[in-house]
Amino acid sequence: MSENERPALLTRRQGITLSPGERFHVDLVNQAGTSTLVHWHGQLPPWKQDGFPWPQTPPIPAGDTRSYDYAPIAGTYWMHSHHGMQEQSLMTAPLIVRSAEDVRADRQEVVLMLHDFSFGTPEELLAGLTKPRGSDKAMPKTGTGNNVNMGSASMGAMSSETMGAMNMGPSTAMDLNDVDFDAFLANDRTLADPEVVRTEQSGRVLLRLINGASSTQFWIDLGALTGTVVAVDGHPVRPVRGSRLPLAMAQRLDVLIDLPGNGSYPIVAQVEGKRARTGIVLAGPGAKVSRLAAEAEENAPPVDLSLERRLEAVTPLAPRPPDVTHRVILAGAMAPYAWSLNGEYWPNVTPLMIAHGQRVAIEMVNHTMMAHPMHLHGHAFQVVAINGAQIVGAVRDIVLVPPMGSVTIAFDADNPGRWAFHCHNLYHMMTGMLTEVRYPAII
Ligand SMILES: [Cu+2]
Repeated sequence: MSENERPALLTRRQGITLSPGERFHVDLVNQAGTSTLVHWHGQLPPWKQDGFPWPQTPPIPAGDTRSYDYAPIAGTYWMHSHHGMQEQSLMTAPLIVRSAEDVRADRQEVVLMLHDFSFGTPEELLAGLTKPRGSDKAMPKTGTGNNVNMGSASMGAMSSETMGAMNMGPSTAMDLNDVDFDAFLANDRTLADPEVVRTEQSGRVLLRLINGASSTQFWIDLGALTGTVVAVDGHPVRPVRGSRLPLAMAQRLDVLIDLPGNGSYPIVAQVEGKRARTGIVLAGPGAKVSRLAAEAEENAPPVDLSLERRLEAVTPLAPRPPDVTHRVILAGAMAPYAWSLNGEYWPNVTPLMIAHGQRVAIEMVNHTMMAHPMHLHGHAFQVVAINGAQIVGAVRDIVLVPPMGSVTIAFDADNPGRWAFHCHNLYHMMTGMLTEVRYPAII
């Protein structure tokens, strides 16, 4: 019986899927023809297995193998090269760790991984961004990015915080989408020829959404369907219903969907500030799949914190005041194109020191007109304040810090080592927006 005739419980994909209780026991064989190093995004291994190029854990030379063996945490994760800009060249894949509940539940799991794609090399894209203004136009758009102005986004869907950020004067418009990509991919395909996932009639689907794009944020549009967000970045949240869901760079969403019948249901991801979109189709047995327009009728608004504010962790941190609070200023601009944390540019940075056993808070204050998806390695943190207002938010590994806004995260320092803390916009990271969170006496 072919896969098309009978819906598989798990839609097969590239990447790694682990069963409950299975260790992450992987030999990474480098056949890339060049050095590489892969980061197990959101997982909490010992620091030397994290896949970040520290002096103690250099990239793997071409032809070599490195072995990993740790106890993974369950949920929707992904893996990507953390060496140079290989992530932009699609050296990325899903990393799904199934729980006992996943195995018990009567539902079909569907992974949807998003990418941005360019025919140019990542080096050409970066050079186009960093070249001085006024010089010849390079392949990527240079200069001011696509500024959001009053004519370019659908106001009706825009939140008050976005409007606030946009209303600060003519010289302070928000910047979105540093790079003009050639295509946006959902499971490596465009909307012109999307993946069609066959589902059961009136079946239940667990959609595991992964934004694997290097420099693009999306609105997930479930169309006629309403979903229930049950986990973010692999960590369970109290159920939140919705049909349009923001997804910042590197974030994941687990969404439960009960299909209302035997129809065909596009799951679309639209690029913020643009009409461009990509997606897949869920289709019941025999349901006809019609062609989908490659572009939406209106530009999508900027991705914002409207969902973040509604999220509550199923397992929040135990209440406790922080032992140490680090304040980190996010700074930079489109021209000259450079981005910093506390005025420092990687690798010339002062580590944020924390000690084993501490409750740590990091207050991220964004002094720029771009939103920055900030990612901490080796720890799951809880979002505890947005723009100064305390919340008991989601536990996750990446959070968007809005333009001119602030977000505070808290976590328990329980994984000694050297840990990267950075913006997950690849081009922001490459021009400096990365620092270190460090425990003392690490060799
Ligand atoms: Cu950034």
